[in-house]
Amino acid sequence: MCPTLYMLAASPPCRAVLITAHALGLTLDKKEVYFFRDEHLTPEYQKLNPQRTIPTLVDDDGFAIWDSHAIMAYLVSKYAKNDSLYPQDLKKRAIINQRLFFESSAVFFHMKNIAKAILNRGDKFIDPEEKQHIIEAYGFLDKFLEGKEWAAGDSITLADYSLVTTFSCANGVIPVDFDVFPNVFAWLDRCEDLPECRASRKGLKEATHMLKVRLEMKL
Ligand SMILES: N[C@@H](CCC(=O)N[C@@H](CS)C(=O)NCC(=O)O)C(=O)O
Repeated sequence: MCPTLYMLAASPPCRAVLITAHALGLTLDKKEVYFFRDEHLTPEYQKLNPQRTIPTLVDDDGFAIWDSHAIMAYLVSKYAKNDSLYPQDLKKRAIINQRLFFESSAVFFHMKNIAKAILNRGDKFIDPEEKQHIIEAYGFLDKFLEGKEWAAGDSITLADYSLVTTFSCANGVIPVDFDVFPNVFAWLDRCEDLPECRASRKGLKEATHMLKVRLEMKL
């Protein structure tokens, strides 16, 4: 039996888990959770994840864990053949953790606010304050990437898999300016070219398409 992932392909944190599983060569039993049908509010789902978010992973022994960052770390720790995606080395891991917490608190938090306002409230514009937070995050990431190929140094880690999903979605509606953030621009290209990222590109397209249609942006 393989682990079950409760998810939607268009969700950046779900996509981060899918990318990680693909990189590990791990098959997941994917179960879609549709918000418009309140499938995340059922007693069964809330028993697995009282926070009612996706993704949630249920391993083959019934162990349930949610939050993409926790899931990714768990999958690598349990299923990876080596620790390159999430090294045991104290300082390397600390830097990766910093990037993961940055993604959660300073990037996805704002992108979720933007998406909710557009998809749930029907806004036809991006809140300027939220947009500013995303642009500020482009600036931070550009600095992290100075002289480096990948978000936490010289090799691909979970930091890239987590960050790329939210940044590529943000880039769809708040395009990264090459002249201002050249490192982010090049890194996005590098990431999206990875086979593990290409495998879940459909989800990214779905997410940006949904937002662009509501914002009446050119597709
Ligand atoms: N930090 C969480 C965020 C998860 C999250 O907020 N996912 C969204 C979908 S993209 C969700 O479940 N939204 C429904 C809700 O918050 O009730 C993670 O990385 O898993």
